Amino acid sequence: MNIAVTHKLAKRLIESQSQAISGQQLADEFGISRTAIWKHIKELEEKGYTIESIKKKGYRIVAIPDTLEPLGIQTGLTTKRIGQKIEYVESCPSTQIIAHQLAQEGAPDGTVVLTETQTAGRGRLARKWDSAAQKGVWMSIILRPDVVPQKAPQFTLVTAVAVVRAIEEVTRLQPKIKWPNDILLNGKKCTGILTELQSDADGIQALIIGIGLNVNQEKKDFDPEVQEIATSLKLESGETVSRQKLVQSLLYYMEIYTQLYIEEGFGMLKILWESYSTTIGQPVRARMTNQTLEGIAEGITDDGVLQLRTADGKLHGIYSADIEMTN
Ligand code: BT5
Repeated sequence: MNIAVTHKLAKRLIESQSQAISGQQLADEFGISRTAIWKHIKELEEKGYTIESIKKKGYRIVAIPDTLEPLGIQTGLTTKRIGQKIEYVESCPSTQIIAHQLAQEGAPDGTVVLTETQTAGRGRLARKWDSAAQKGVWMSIILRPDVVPQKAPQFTLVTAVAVVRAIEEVTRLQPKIKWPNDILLNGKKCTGILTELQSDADGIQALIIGIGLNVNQEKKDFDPEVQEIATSLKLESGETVSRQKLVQSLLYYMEIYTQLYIEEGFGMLKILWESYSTTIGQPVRARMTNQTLEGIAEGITDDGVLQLRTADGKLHGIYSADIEMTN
């Protein structure tokens, strides 16, 4: 069975929406027999699609499964670059590992890696990222921006804004950003971002932006270690959320915001970022690998560096840290 034809057939049926299309018409369009069309329909049903077969009228798609397979994501995707190529695997150690490998092999800008579950999902400093099967969006995006390596860390902030916009668009939730890479709902973490870099003497070869977004987990679906600090969109909204819609929206905002950042710099995005931030203006404790500082988070610079004023009046530029609110 030619899976590309199955995908094209699904796309054709989804696009015709509620209008049924006859087996004969599909056979003519695809240049194959009606029996072959019927086999592809069965294949789609096995993949979880609900397809109505109406006598004398033909086939109509009633429901599509909420998987992260390219077919479901790309049908209805409005981007031009990001997500035109999607690498999907049902399970893997980490989408970051796959993306790094693809980038080294020359994968184009905008390539996306998606999986249903990770067995060794990772956070910053080799921390573990809990990735429950079929319940979240575990994704890495390969970008090849023509910018100097110093501009790489802001991609985490730009991604955070894109994640917030996508969650706002698909649900009625209002997430907040905790500098630098956490998205929070009611003070609990629903998304983590991990930006990694492949660079050489000529500059950035590829940015690998990893996004872990908790979508439909119940509390019991989280590892015991994170149950008290983590949350999902479903836990906060009380509703099951379409992962497909979320990914489509996220890729859309990633495309426009990363483009804006590359072309215009961080200025406009910084204003958006600050409007979503829980950190700015607050007393915080910043734990870094070599020291811990307490003070007021006064803002971020155009380079994405956190400005922390300690009690002695000194202003410290912080590039990376774990932040705790101290009020
Ligand atoms: C992050 O690190 O928040 C970045 C997470 C990036 C995950 C994505 S998933 C797709 C791609 N493939 C990967 O392998 N990774 C990326 P950090 O700021 O270091 O936070 C890690 C900490 O968050 C852990 O030590 C836990 O305390 C907590 N944590 C782990 N899993 C969580 C989850 N599912 N939800 C909320 N918090 C979690």
